[in-house]
Amino acid sequence: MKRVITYGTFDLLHYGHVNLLQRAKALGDYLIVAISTDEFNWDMKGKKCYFSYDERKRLVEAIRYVDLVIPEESWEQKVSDAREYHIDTFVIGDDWEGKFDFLKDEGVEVVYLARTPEISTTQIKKDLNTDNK
Ligand code: C2G
Repeated sequence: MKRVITYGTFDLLHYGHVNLLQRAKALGDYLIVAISTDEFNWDMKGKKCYFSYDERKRLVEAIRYVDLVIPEESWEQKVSDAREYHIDTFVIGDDWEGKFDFLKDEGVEVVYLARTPEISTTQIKKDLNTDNK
């Protein structure tokens, strides 16, 4: 069984996220998604989520391509996660191109997939804010 992992915030879940998860699952048989906790988002990414971790977890778990959701609490956990979950492939959008190549030293295949260009959580918030003016 080929095990794939990816990481992200997945706030205001949209089809760009789903496109990524669908392609990630296609690279293996079992997909783990590490969702950034509220604390990690705020402390390390300066992101304030609309949905809480539990709400984002609930939404991502409902996606047919996802087999397991775990919390992302630090930048460093990717190495221990790869070992603990016997990960074969790490996948993330190409906005992170090159940032996680160190996982290759763990024998993990590292794949950067093209983002879905026209959609983002930031854009959704901007559009909604404009519409409500
Ligand atoms: N994504 C995408 N297309 C978009 C938006 C997002 O392919 N239009 C991908 C991102 O590249 C990422 C995943 O969907 O692989 C989740 O995106 P975010 O929630 O924005 O995650 P991010 O803030 O990039 O967190 O340790 C890694 C970080 O947790 C990644």
